Amino acid sequence: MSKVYTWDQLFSRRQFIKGTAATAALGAAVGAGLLRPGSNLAQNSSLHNSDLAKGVKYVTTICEQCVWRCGVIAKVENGVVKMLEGNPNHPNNSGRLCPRGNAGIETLYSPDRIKFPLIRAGARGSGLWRRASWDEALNYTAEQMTKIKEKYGAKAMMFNSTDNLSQPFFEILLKAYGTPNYGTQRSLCFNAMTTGFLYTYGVPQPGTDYSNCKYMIFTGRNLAEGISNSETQEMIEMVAKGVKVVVLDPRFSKTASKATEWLPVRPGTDLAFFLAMIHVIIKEKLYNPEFVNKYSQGFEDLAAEVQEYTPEWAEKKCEIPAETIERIAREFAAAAPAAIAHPNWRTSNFVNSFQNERAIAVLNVLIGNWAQPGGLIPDQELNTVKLGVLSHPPFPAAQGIRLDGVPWQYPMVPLAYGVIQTMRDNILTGKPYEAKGWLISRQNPVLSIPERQKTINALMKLDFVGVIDIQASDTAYYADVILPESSYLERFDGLIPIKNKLFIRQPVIEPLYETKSSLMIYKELADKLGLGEFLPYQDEKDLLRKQLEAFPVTLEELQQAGHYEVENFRVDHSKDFEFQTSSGKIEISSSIMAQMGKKAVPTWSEPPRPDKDHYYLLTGKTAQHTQMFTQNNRWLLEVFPENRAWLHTSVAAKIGVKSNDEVVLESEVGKVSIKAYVTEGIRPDCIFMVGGFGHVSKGLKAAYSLGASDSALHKTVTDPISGSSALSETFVTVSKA
Ligand SMILES: Nc1nc2c(c(=O)[nH]1)N[C@H]1C(S)=C(S)[C@@H](COP(=O)(O)OP(=O)(O)OC[C@H]3O[C@@H](n4cnc5c(=O)[nH]c(N)nc54)[C@H](O)[C@@H]3O)O[C@H]1N2
Ligand SMILES: Nc1nc2c(c(=O)[nH]1)N[C@H]1C(S)=C(S)[C@@H](COP(=O)(O)OP(=O)(O)OC[C@H]3O[C@@H](n4cnc5c(=O)[nH]c(N)nc54)[C@H](O)[C@@H]3O)O[C@H]1N2
Ligand code: SF4
Ligand SMILES: [Mo]
Repeated sequence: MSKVYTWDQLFSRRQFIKGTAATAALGAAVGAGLLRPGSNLAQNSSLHNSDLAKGVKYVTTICEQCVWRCGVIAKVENGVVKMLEGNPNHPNNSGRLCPRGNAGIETLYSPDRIKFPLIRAGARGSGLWRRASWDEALNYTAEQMTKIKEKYGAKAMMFNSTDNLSQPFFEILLKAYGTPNYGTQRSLCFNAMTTGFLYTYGVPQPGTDYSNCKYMIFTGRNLAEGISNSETQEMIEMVAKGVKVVVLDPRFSKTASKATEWLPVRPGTDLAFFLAMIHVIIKEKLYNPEFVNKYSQGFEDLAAEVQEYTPEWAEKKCEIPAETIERIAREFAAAAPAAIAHPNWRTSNFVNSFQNERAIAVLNVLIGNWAQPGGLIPDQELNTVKLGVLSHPPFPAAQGIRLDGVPWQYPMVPLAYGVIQTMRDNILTGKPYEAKGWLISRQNPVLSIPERQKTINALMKLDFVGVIDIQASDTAYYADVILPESSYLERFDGLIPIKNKLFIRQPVIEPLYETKSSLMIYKELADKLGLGEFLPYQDEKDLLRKQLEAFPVTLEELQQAGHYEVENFRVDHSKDFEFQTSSGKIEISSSIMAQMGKKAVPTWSEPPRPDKDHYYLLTGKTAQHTQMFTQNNRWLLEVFPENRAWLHTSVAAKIGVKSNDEVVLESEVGKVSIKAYVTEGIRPDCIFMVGGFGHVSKGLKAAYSLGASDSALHKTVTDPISGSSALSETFVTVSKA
């Protein structure tokens, strides 16, 4: 039996850090003033790198500091990554990286990386581990998964992963294993938007033509901080050109600060604003009758429904003056078709967010901006080159209903989106059956699902928890086995087609530690489970060659150039006006809503309001961090050290606090202590926290205990239609600590 270590011992043992490479990059980092003086990397700076080979090279690859997949060129000197720069040939970022992209070097050289497989050696969550070989760790994982399958059936095993380039291969693994239980991040993120647009246009996520747009309305879409690199750049260009940008947000976000008009809407009532805009546009006949008649159905029902939604009615709900709503409706229609009510992204705020997204979708229909310059762009997936696929035996039929309630509890949620928070809840209830095992790759549900304690309880209840991560995430902390992935700068992933080009993520240096790509972790685990024929490749290069089969380019050529442009690829616009809905038309009146016995046109749904002395708790992103992931990145901590609770000046005065004083926030499900940030830039009835802080894993040595987690406060509230988690339906009290 090998020795048992605590996290502290594991991560301070210098022999496990191949220090030479880590240290050379460090010089650059410290020199650039990017490291905190107390950082572990800074303390290790006395190591030498004299045995490294000489020479500088530039390697083209893809960023994974968030989900946007920007092109990166890495400068590698003597085997050490010295600098990351944006690839000017990449459409997702046109040569620019965001702060998180630049800080990828610290993700690679972090002393808190998991450097070899670990098997739990004390009680779950005790932080006691032993080092394992890959063979032992994979055997152990496969044995546990096989035991569960034999005793309880494949359905007792859940597989979770957040969108990433190798996710298709994770999906093959779970389908081959035979479980119906697959959890993604989607119901915490964009379910309301994607279902809202799917049930209107038959397309879950249309694009937006920023460059020709003359009038843009964002609803809580905060492109300046919830960064989508290329779109953020396009938004800034739009602002610079003087295009009218209206932002609805209860908070003065960075995007609101760039906008022509900020509307501090009452949370949860954007729907009233949009229904009233629709009312004005129909009443004043400002819509496009040719487009509406030719391509859509349900206009008459809509006109009848919105009759009562006058701007005066809406003002009482959303607290935006009736004249402002009227004016914006007229301006918006006058700019048509080069006007967009943006689809938004993480619109998981209220149970009515789905209705809100439907109203937004329908507003776009009325002005006929579909496939027009400055309007919505039809499904871009259709116009993208297709990769070669693996051939494998048919999947076994998954036995049993899904634990997340799709479709038996949530008939309108597409299977691919799922409802992860319900899956978590049903682990605890044991209904409709007991879950026994959880394999989680690239996801941190302990912090990303509401009610942190419930998620921890769910992990504690299971027979087996396996986690694939690069660091000791809060979820990995509660695992039985941690399979460490190589960082994105050390590995291959599946290829990325974007329109007529193929891009590659490839190692810019050899893995520093005993880590593997998830492509190989899934493959080797499949082998151990006797499912190897479902992932039939020898190694990553073999797989990528199969993906490249149809193209006249070798893998080596692709690696050298970083991308490959498919010749004579024609964008096919012939299907732009073929709508994949039940009626074949754009559905102002949704057939599926009607079938479900629900009102088929967008309709008002009253959101809950906080009681006296309670506040809406709002959440969102900051430009310097990603989700529940980068808070341990010491470079990013330098520029954004912790989250604070935004309080309106009047609220702060009432409880007698100033910025950086400690306050206590309490909801029905939790209580946290956090520093205050006092500002005029938020409605007096709201408190805002950036998500992702308040880590519980002691393996995240820089981030542990910094700031507070709003997931510890969030109630679990789910929209029964879209499955979206209503993150802003939690109300809190605030007091001086
Ligand atoms: N830097 C950075 N960029 C990211 C990410 C990241 O973690 N960091 N994550 C990426 C991901 S996965 C996503 S989903 C996107 C998210 O991108 P967005 O959806 O643009 O960003 P969020 O910060 O989640 O948006 C929350 C905003 O909604 C506001 N809000 C809350 N309730 C309401 C309401 O009822 N009405 C209105 N109108 N506004 C409300 C909040 O005040 C906040 O400003 O960002 C992506 N880009
Ligand atoms: N309170 C609150 N909750 C939220 C949100 C919010 O704004 N506030 N946002 C919601 C949204 S929009 C989303 S999309 C979800 C996201 O929720 P999650 O997907 O759970 O969060 P991430 O931070 O993306 O989790 C990423 C995990 O992947 C790990 N990781 C990073 N790089 C790699 C890698 O290369 N390989 C592997 N194997 N692992 C890696 C990280 O260490 C981390 O543990 O959270 C949702 N929950
Ligand atoms: S937006 Fe930033 S973090 Fe995300 S992929 Fe691009 S550079 Fe990386
Ligand atoms: Mo997201």
